[in-house]
Amino acid sequence: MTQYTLYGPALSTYVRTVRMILAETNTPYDLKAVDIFSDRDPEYLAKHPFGKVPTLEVDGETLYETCAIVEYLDTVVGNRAFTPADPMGQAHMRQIMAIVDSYLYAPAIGVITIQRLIVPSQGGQADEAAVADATPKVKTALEAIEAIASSPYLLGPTITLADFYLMPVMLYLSKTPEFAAVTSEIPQLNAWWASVSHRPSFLEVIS
Ligand SMILES: N[C@@H](CCC(=O)N[C@@H](CS)C(=O)NCC(=O)O)C(=O)O
Repeated sequence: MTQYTLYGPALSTYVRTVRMILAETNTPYDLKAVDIFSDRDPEYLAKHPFGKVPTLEVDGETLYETCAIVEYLDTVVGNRAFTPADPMGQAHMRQIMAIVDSYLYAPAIGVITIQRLIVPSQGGQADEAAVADATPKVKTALEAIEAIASSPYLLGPTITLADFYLMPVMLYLSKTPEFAAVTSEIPQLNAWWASVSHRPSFLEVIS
């Protein structure tokens, strides 16, 4: 039986994306914690030279970058259930994943989540100027996804890797005061979020 070891903290959005596929497919795996708030140790850097999470080991073979990990898992344990069959659907799925990577993650998680949830939890004060700068960037990214998205899932009738990318980011945003502003013009994504946020695999990985 294939041995899967996933490295990363359970609170990471990208780790949650990978764990959702493992949960959806009832795939057993070990989760090994990585402290992303301290310097990475040389042992971890030997697996992931950029020091990010997640990293997945498959029978000892190392894979990093979430897009590569999820496409691999979708093939080997998901039987491609989480990728649309048609080429345009596949392209839209990758487009949404790329929007999350390139335009949403940094302002939504790197700024708003860190400033609103992490900094105060450590006794600090949010950098309001940074939050104010990040908020319209998040709004633009979510509206771009809204323009591509279908329903009830982002690519139509079945859940795909694109949904698994966006859900963990939406969860953190939903806990911040900026959520109302960034979601004010995305009715379809709001309906999607109201529904997918109760999905059992999601509840499992965020617990
Ligand atoms: N391109 C990477 C990005 C991964 C990423 O940014 N992970 C965050 C956690 S969600 C991280 O490692 N943060 C720690 C850091 O940047 O030092 C991927 O797709 O896996």
